[in-house]
Amino acid sequence: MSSTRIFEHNNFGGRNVLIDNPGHQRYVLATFDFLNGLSFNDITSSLQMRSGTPTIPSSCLLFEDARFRGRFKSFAFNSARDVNALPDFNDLTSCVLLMDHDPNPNKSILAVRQLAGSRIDQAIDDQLAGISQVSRSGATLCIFTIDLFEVSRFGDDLMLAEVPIKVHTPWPFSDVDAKIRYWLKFFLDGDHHLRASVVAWGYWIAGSVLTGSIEGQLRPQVESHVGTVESQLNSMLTDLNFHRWTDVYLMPGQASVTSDYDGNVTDDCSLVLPFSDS
Ligand SMILES: [Ca+2]
Ligand SMILES: [Ca+2]
Repeated sequence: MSSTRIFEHNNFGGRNVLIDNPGHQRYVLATFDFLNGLSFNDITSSLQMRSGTPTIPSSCLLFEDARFRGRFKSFAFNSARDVNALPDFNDLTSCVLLMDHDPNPNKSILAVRQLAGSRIDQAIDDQLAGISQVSRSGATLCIFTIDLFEVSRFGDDLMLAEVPIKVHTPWPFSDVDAKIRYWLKFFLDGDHHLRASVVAWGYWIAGSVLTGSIEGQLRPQVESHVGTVESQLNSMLTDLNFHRWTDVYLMPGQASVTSDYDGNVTDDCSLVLPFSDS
């Protein structure tokens, strides 16, 4: 088992909340609603991590914002570990994610955007080239997502690929900012090769008198590109078949399983890939 107890004050003082993972689940979620319901939003100042299974590495991730967004800190542990203060994260935590990792010490950890950023953007540009009134306005973000309850994926690790775009509108209107969103699930096929499928898609459009007509144009375009996104992504993933993967799961940022790290969920999203080459 592993657990984390979060405390109101430094040095384990004040009220506390226990987050427990008795069954070695990959992810245990303490959501904003859960913590806020216990009057524990933006209060955490210290934490105690416990593990009864030294062979299974665990991580405790604190997130600044609701829905596991914003800045985060990841603490690695496989035995008792106390953190008596959070000097750069005091009274900020709005969600906590407790993870038990694959026990296999052989793991590749690949940060998706760092690895493939310009290729992702290039593939997106190739698709958008067919839509005259739309262009990409920034780098595609790869964002760890663990609570997409809107499509019954609460607790399932997904990567959100978010493409910022400008929709060019006829004079006298100014261009409208929008975002195209694809949520991807990574999995292994029968040959231990890494694959991904688009499990949900959507878009966001900045408020404008034209929002309705832009939505009417954008929706069928985004929908019609889902198959292309999926096939381009899977063709990129064939480059990663350099081990015989035994599992795949996700962590936010440029991850580490055995060391502490931090960042912002918009920085990157990492694939954790245990492997066995024998
Ligand atoms: Ca506090
Ligand atoms: Ca917060």
